[in-house]
Amino acid sequence: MEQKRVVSIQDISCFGKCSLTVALPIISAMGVETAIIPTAVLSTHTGGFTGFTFTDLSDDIPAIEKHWLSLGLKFDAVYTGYLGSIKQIEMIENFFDCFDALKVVDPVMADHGKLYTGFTVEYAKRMAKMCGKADIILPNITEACLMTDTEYVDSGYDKSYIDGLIQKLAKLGAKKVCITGVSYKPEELGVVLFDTITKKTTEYYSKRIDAQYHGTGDCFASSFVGAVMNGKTMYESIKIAAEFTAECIDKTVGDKQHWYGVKFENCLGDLIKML
Ligand code: PXL
Repeated sequence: MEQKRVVSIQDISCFGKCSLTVALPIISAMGVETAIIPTAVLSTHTGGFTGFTFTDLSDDIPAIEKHWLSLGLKFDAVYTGYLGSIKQIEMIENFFDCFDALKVVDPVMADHGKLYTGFTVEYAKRMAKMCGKADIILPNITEACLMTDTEYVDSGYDKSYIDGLIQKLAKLGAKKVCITGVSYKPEELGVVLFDTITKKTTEYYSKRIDAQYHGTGDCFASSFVGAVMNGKTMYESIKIAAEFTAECIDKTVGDKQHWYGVKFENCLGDLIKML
């Protein structure tokens, strides 16, 4: 079988297990070639560490694109995550126009009702526009609210709240809209995916573990992209990604030293078995 090729565009957080240090091993383990464009280099991620370095690599993005176009490189999917600035969003939109590939956008910028350090409401509005150019978007509830001017509800919401968010996200223009971190029952956590063309809603819930870690969204998005590239259906892909992410959290709780991210490495074997 021909090997699929993905390019993942997001930062390198040198320590902390998120973005490219998660996407690269997970997608590769799933048998998919993984090229990368690092958007920035940080000494750590921004969630819980202080004093981190941040080197912006924006200027490299058009240069890498130009070189790759000259080589005639082709990609089956472009998967974007954490981007450092509005300027980078504009560059990635241009990259989308230059490469004919499945565009998967995880609009990483916020969680639990709050923007991550360094992001602004203006960035959220601009990201909403970029989501309109995607085939599949993977916001969590906070990101979905920020991009659609909806009030964030932490818990106790009902189906009509999530359906409302999905309809507003669909209006942005993406072909498939997938909201992560949805929980209607305390013991369950899952995702709701809406196909704007077939109007079909697909949902999957896994066991909710009472712990929160940085980088779990990246584990979800990476394993989702890997599953899709392995020819899995949307239902199979959200199931694989949700189960893998839940297992990553399960394998980490109890280790207080490991507060900064999940031990996804211990779950790659099981992930491959799910394919
Ligand atoms: O996991 C998302 C993410 C990616 N990259 C950086 C981050 C975060 C979340 O905080 O800080 C640099």
